[in-house]
Amino acid sequence: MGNKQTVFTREQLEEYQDNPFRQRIAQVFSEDGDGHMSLNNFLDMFSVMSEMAPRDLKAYYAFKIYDFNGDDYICADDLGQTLGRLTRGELSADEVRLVCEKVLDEADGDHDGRLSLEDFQNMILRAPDFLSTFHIRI
Ligand SMILES: [Ca+2]
Ligand SMILES: [Ca+2]
Repeated sequence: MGNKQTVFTREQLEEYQDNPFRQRIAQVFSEDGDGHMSLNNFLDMFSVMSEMAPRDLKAYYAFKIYDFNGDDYICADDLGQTLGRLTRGELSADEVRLVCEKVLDEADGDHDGRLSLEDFQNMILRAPDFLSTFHIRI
């Protein structure tokens, strides 16, 4: 101990503390899925969030974070929860529903009413700013 280099900065830590998805991020990156992260889990998380991480890897983890019920699809309900957190509860329920419909309308490539990882990755390819606008710099 003692000489292990810290790979994340105070700014990254503060951003994480302030992230509306903090709880989900912790669940996704913790080994047992209960949100208790070991130091190694933290290091994994910050390497995915770093600007050098490949976009596909960021997209994969963003997808897992937004998939609240863990069924490997982002459905309207998952999107609603995602938007609620992104906007910190500032949108009305109707507004959230409208945005969800629009996102699903645009991104649901195979029209099954939910986003698979592939739909999600295609959406990010078309809108590269998506990940940064979605706060998680992941
Ligand atoms: Ca889901
Ligand atoms: Ca789909």
